[in-house]
Amino acid sequence: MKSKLLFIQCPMLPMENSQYSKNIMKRYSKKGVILPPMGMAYLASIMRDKGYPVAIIDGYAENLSKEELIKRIKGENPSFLLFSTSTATFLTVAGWMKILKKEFPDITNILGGSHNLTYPKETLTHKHIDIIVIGDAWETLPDLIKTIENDDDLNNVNGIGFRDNEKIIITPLAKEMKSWENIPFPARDLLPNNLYSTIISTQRPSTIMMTAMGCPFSCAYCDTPIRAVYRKAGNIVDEIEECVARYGIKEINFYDETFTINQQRTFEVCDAIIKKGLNKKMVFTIRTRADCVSEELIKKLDEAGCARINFGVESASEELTKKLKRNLSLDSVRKAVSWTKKTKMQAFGFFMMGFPDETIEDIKKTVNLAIELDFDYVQFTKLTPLPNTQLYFDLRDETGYDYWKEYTLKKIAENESFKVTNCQITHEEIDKMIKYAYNRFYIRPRLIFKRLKNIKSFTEFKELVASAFAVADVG
Ligand code: B12
Ligand code: SF4
Repeated sequence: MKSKLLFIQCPMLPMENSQYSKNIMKRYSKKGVILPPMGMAYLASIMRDKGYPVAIIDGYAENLSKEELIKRIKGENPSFLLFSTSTATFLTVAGWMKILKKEFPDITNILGGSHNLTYPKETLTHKHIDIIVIGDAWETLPDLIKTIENDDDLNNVNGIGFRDNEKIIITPLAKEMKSWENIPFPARDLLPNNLYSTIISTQRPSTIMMTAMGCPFSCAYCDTPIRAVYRKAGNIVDEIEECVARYGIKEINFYDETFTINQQRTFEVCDAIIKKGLNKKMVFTIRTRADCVSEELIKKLDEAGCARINFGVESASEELTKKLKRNLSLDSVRKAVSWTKKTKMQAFGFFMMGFPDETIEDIKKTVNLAIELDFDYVQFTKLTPLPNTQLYFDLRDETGYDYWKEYTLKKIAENESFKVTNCQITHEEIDKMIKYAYNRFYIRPRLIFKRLKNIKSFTEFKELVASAFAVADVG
């Protein structure tokens, strides 16, 4: 009998002493977004295909208390507990792993996710974390579980970190995924699909789909690797069909950073959706760059049932974005948004504040641009130098302070904010400007009147008001 693998999406309560972790969790726990843990659903599917019994507990979506989570784990009787983390969620996930290690000391736990690529040694100083998987796990996880089951040498498994007595061992990285060909659809049958949606979803329940890995651009503040692994149109549409027919899903959010990067593929996906009549059964949303669409493509997306396009605009100053290698012209933004506004689709704009050398005047111009472009929704966030980005490497070299390393080691003081870029505006001023931006954008008679015109019920009205203020979390 093969070992039972239990994947756990932790309930996201702010629980550790880092300002960063707390801020993220405070926003996250407002639950503007409850969407499925895709990395885990993919890995569960892969392991099940290899004959392992698998289960997923989504403690976040199900809002489980500590006691409930423990009870559920006992009920599953697993051999392994598997967790996933980004840097943003690391201290919270590590906090849960500590609680669960105390409760289940004999069950080996495994931590995967984007965070492990950055500070694997520091991550393993948390003694309650047994093994980490570093980078892609498509081949590493099956290899790791088989090695443990056979009591073989962990040193022979690529892409992991573990403790050998007191010594921390990090093995060489496994091969990067080069093709999506043999990857099964995520195991949505193990997820509470009916619980997933976002506050601005136009249809419910929702899900996420990924159709590519990596991005060919190289913006200095972004950690998306420069690689391009794309799924074929037919395979994407088969998964949409499964979502609709098997799980009753009505909204699919494509979370690829630049869904339309291959315009030919986008036309193919849209044509297949229309041909199969899927546009009558679900809506979808995409994220892309304004310079990766044409007017013809926008019309096609509308015809195929796209409900919203999310555009990363970031700033009204081309000069500021150019410094961070964003290289996106405002002209292309104006065109793409106006084409979208001519259709039934909504347009969502992402903006950031806190660019190096940015001034309050620059920020005001950005807010004016968001209003002028007439977006349906906007999100303003503080530019955060994430680990593994050029922006962070430069800041670390300049200041000699490796914030994320200290964060991983849990050495950040209670009220120490994460470093912003070397812009002259303080954290507090940026926070104030973010509030100012939301107020200016959402509390406008024109916008309120336009929205009210389309309201059909009081419930819809309440949802609209809530969504306008919770949209800050939809990132
Ligand atoms: C979809 C998505 C979401 C979804 C689903 C999240 C989820 N847990 O699956 C939602 C909308 C809920 C979400 C939320 C958030 N996200 Co998000 N998200 C993504 C996105 C676009 C795709 C992730 C994905 O599904 N990829 C496909 C799967 C197959 O790949 P993967 O997740 O990388 O998993 C592989 C490996 O990492 C590893 N792995 C992953 N988990 C596990 C677990 C185990 C046990 C093992 C062994 C291996 C393993 O194996 C997988 C296969 O190789 C990424 C960007 C990107 N392109 O990767 C951002 C990204 C991961 N998110 C990010 C952030 C910041 C967040 C939030 C904190 C946002 C917020 N302010 O609230 C929250 C945190 C929520 C949480 N609980 O983790 C950042 C993380 C940056 C960082 N360094 O911290 C990213 C990188 C985007 C970015 N560049 O800013 N996100
Ligand atoms: S910000 Fe968007 S366009 Fe720029 S590198 Fe990241 S994913 Fe690509």
